[in-house]
Amino acid sequence: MPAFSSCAGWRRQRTASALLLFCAFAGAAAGADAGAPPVSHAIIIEGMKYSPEAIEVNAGDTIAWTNNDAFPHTVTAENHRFDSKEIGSGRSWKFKATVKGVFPYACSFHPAMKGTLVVK
Ligand SMILES: [Cu+2]
Repeated sequence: MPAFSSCAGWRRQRTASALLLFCAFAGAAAGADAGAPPVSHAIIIEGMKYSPEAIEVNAGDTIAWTNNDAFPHTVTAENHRFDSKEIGSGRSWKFKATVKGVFPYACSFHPAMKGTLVVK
């Protein structure tokens, strides 16, 4: 979304108030929440750990877990809001966070592996 990112740039500069107003309108029209464009976050699974273990994202963001271990893992929410199923060695799984809340998750194969996803 090039138009939107240029709006974000203008907003950072905090110069022309007319432009700010325009950008606020454009953001609302595009259904943007709080004006932050969606971003992607990366979590590495290595040594039986999620790294980082806890992550905070905005609703609409995407999180990608990549398994660097030689054996499979899962990313399974305690409340089953999401479940990657098996992520093989060297594979990734992406999840778009749309529901706000705190989501503790674990690996179904190794329940001692725990992480927390916070969606704001
Ligand atoms: Cu595991």
